[in-house]
Amino acid sequence: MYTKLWLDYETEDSGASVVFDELNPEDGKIRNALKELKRCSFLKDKTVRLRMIRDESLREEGYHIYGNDPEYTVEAASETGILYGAFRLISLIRLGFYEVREVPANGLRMLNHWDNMDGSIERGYSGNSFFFEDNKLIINQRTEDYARFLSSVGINGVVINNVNVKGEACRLIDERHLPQVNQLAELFSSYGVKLFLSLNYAATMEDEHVGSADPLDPGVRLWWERKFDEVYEKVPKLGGFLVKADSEGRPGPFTYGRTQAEGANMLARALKKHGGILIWRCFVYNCQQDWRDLKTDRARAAYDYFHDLDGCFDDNVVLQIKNGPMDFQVREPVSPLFGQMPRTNQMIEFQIAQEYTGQQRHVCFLIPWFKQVLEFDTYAKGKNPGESRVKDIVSGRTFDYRISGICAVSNTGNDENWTGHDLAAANLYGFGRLAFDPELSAEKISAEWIRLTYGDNEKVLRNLQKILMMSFAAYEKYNAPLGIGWMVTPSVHYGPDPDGYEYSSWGTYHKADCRAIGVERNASGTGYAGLYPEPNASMYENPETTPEELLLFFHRLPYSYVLKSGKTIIQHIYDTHFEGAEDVERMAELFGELRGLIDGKAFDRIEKRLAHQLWHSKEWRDVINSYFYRKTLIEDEKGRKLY
Ligand code: GCW
Repeated sequence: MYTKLWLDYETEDSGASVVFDELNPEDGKIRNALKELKRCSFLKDKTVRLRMIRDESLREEGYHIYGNDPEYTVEAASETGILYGAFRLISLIRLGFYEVREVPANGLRMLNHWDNMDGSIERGYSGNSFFFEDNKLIINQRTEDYARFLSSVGINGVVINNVNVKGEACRLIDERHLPQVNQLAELFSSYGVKLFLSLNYAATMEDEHVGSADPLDPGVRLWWERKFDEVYEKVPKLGGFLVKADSEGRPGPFTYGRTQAEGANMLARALKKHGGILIWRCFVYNCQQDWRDLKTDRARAAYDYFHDLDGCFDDNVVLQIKNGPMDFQVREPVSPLFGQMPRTNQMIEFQIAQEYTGQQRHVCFLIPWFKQVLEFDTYAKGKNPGESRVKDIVSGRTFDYRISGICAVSNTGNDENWTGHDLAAANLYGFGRLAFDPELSAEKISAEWIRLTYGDNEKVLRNLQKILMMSFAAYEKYNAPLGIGWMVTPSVHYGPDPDGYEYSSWGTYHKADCRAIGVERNASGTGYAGLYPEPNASMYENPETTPEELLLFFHRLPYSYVLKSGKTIIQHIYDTHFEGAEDVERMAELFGELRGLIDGKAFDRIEKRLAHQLWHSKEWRDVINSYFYRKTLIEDEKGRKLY
């Protein structure tokens, strides 16, 4: 058995009466909407009318919900809208009903799974895959419940296999797996979710008659055309493919001296007639860097490889760009590609798998952070407010993109509670809600999740919300300071190791010595700051105007540099690290007050993880503080213990 997350309302038949108006009760999505409404004991004796209407403003996925107890109406212009509306009605009734008319802001709202076909999950922190085991697909009740979760928060796409396509996953598009892929695509589709697969760019290499992956080779093109014909014949509802090319050992067009656009377009053209889209990742950089090389800056890589290709990608390609220029650190600036490719579809990639943010053993509610990213103004269209914030760009509004949106690397696995840490489910729920409506506040999202998951107890709401809302800042405080990133243990990415990546080939250096720390990324350094449109370029150019949480990302500064708080950098490091661990202590106390108020098993699981987090935050605190103390021999003004 496993937890039912926020959809925990299972009854056989609640007795609610559901009336259909202008729609076909045999359609899969309508059947699922009905099933969902019938499951809710709290809809007993209520009437729900589902009505298909012609209203272009609701588009493909919007809905209008109104009514007065005991009668409610869900109107939409498509079956998907009806299904989303039914889910929304259910949560609205549980949260306190009010009329809503909602249309998702983003076209693509996706999750990427890094699941391997042997059942393991790359960067998975909640057990094994529930999609694959022993090189086979799994389809069972859990799969369906997962589809329900996604649909209930408005997620409309899912990539089920790892972007690092290896082993049997290379054969996922072969005859032997396609019938099951199709079964899965049909199941997801009946919940309004499109199935996508990650693709091995060099699949053609394995065919001895082709023996190449050169995108301009006619043999390669023909091979993909035939392959996609076969795939779409067997899996007509497949949304398309995601590709990681020329990155971290993955093959790509660079091998043949071709551009990223030539590589992407070759696949996109073969997909076109099937209506498929090609999602091409911009996570391309040299991971064999020499740490002695002071010129190369990994932060520049995606921009340098992609920016000049604006306008070169076909219209069924969308570039998937990580939120920051590096790799899902607790703090990074926004990728400079956003806003600077007006003629190329873009979407943003977040990570709710907490690879660098506590691996679902630490509570780290990421929604406040994602909101900051989405609100960032790129000024791509000049200074008019509200035209080119990241959320405007990825919703397609700024440049009228044909395809655009938001995705996140998923945090789920086959653990009883799905997400390892019970509270990490707030990131899954929150990501979906935010992708649907970026205007929602993190407070509102967290309150919804808490009430849908744990009920209406005021204290539970108050304490859990405090914990969630303080968790990101706490984590940032005891992690690497001031945006510098990467003080984690190499490869596992868990726990402190300040010099772990310092002399490695990954391009992730903080360069701390006894006098200064940070990487100079302004014009006198790598020039990275100048990649942003004004006024952001000037803001980042100068340490005085750089937002302090990113100070060491952009500048190399002495430990005696004074921050706006009046504290030196070194004192700031000491203080924030002590504070971070104290915050976790507070979180554990707040949680302790909930004993008896939430389900005992869940309580025990969370309590255990918080105890670990408390110990581990102190480990972070002491390792980071001692590291800097030993480098600088500067005492803590407050005389606390350093080692
Ligand atoms: O953050 C890094 C991870 C890799 C991952 C890569 C990527 C799937 O450490 O495990 O590979 O990013 O995003 O492709």
